[in-house]
Amino acid sequence: IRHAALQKMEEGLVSMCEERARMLQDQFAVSVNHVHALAILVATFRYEKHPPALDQDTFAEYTARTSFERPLLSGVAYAQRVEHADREGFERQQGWIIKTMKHEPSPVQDEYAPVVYSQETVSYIEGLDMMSGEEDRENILRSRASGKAVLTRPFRLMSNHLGVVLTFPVYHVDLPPDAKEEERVAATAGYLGGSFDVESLVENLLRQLAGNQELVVNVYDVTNSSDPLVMYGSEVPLGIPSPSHICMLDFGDPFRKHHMVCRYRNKP
Ligand code: WA2
Repeated sequence: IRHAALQKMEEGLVSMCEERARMLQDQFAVSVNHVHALAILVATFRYEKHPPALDQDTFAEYTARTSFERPLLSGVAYAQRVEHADREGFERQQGWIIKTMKHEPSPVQDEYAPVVYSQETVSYIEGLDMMSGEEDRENILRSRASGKAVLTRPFRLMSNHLGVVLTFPVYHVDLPPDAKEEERVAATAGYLGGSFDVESLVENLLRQLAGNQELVVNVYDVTNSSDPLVMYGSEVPLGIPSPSHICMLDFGDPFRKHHMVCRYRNKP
């Protein structure tokens, strides 16, 4: 009898964990797909129309009205690539000076990635050079070299919540799928990205599921298997070790590996 009860507990753990992993992965995937569509929107209306047929107001309105399509993103934005030689002209045209993510005037750099369009929910990154943050900078460089969606490791976003940033490159020309890295870098116009506010939005997602009270869920970035990084959940082990179940997660960036660990909350 005891054995049967234990087995039932374990089966419950496995099915609840798989349900959560599937939901998270699916909501992640739809959010990524919609950001991809936004990158195409910017390429089409900012770069294929002369003069550009997109401005901050239109971007803000469109992204606000379509935010339901991106359930795990707290906001999206477009950062334009500006090379140093073009900085003065860019700043004069915009009427503001490029600032770092610490809100200081940007020192001289080879190039910058100031945010020119933003969803109102992340309007605080307007005008900031996204290359001035280590995680954002790595994402920008990796996305434009590959032409694909990339994710940062988990870190504290400017919202002060733990999360990850997603970046898609935008190019001046339609590149063939087999374009070389140098061609991609040379053709880069900017970066369309969004912030996955994992800490608050995944909390919301899990709260709606049955069994939430009895389950402890953690998500890790296990890209470096000897140094797992917490992406969601508490880092401290909760009391006596209890049986756990691990589900692999695929967030669409083959460079990163993630998994979910579920266990029962220890009864008080
Ligand atoms: N967006 C919102 N909050 C953040 C953040 C970010 N990056 N980085 C840190 N906190 C415009 O990859 C281009 C968005 C970066 C895209």
